[in-house]
Amino acid sequence: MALTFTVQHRDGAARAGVLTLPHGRVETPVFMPVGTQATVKGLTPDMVRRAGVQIILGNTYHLALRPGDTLVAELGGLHRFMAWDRPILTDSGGFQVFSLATQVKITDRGATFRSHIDGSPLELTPERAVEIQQNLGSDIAMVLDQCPPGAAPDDVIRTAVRRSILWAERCKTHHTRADQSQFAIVQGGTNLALREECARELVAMDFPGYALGGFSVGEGPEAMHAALPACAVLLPDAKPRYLMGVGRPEDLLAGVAAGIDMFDCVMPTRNGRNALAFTDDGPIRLRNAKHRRDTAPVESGCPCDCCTTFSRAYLHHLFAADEMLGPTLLSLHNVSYYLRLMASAREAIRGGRFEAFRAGRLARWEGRSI
Ligand code: PRF
Ligand code: ZN
Repeated sequence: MALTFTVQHRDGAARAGVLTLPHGRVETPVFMPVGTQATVKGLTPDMVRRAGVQIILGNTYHLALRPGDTLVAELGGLHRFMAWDRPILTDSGGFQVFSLATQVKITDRGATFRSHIDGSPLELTPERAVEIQQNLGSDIAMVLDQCPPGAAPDDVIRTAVRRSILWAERCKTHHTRADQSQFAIVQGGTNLALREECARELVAMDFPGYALGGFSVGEGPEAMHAALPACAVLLPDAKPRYLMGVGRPEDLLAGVAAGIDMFDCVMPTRNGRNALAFTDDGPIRLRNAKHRRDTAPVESGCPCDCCTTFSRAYLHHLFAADEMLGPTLLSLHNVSYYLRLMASAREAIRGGRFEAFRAGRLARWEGRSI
């Protein structure tokens, strides 16, 4: 069995559970840091592990272009290549093609595009997306989907839904790796009727897990928060639910409240590289001159190496001097922060006090969001 999932506690629609995968056990709700290029940017696997990370996300599109999925397979698979022995989920590449490649043309057959690295012409079909992820050897693979922008008109979303259903079916047929589980992706934007139709078709195909794609793509956080509860319940209760590419701390808590189990986002690492630290009192910007003589840690009480060892003044200096340790330390803090937030959410669900926990966090972040 490549995957088991058990919901252990419920609190409203929120759930706390355990996901077991070939490379280990994952407590849900879980946040997965992004390791696009076979590295969580700026952090060694040991630092990632010590931040409490149980599962990371890798990217089909990037790794197929460079160093190439067959080379990764030849070198023993993605886990051995990047020296990460815990679970890995890989995204299927469609989303990255639309956001990074040039001259993208999409038909029912697949997507043709030019590489953002050297301009070479490439094709990503559902079958190729499956093959790449089988070569990488991730624990969880995602089907190829089409994710339209949040502001897209209904007919564009309708076409994307139809194509995503067609592609999910082809991905399922082509998938053969017994030690890898394939998740389907529901599209449909903020149109609930299209979400319902997409979910119904995909649920009938009986995938081991389901994702909500097409959120946090320009529709705005209020629209997403409003749509999440109705969309999460369209997914099977007994299977893991994954909200792709989301989000800010408050978005994660909205997702957990709606019954989502898994999240990924570049925010903790990307913002860390840009001198922004997440804290319980909202984000702080370490480049700000007010931190020049600030002897406090980035966040008092945070057990991460950044906060137990260094001052805000030191971080301010590292960013001012453009030293590479700055992005490393703030990425470490931010990943630790996201992981602690999810651990606290799990604890609150187990204690039947998730809504009070969420309200308390939102009150402290109020008006200071990014
Ligand atoms: N589809 C896939 N990957 C994704 C998304 C999606 O819709 C998103 C949208 N937030 C992020 N990553 N395959
Ligand atoms: Zn810290």
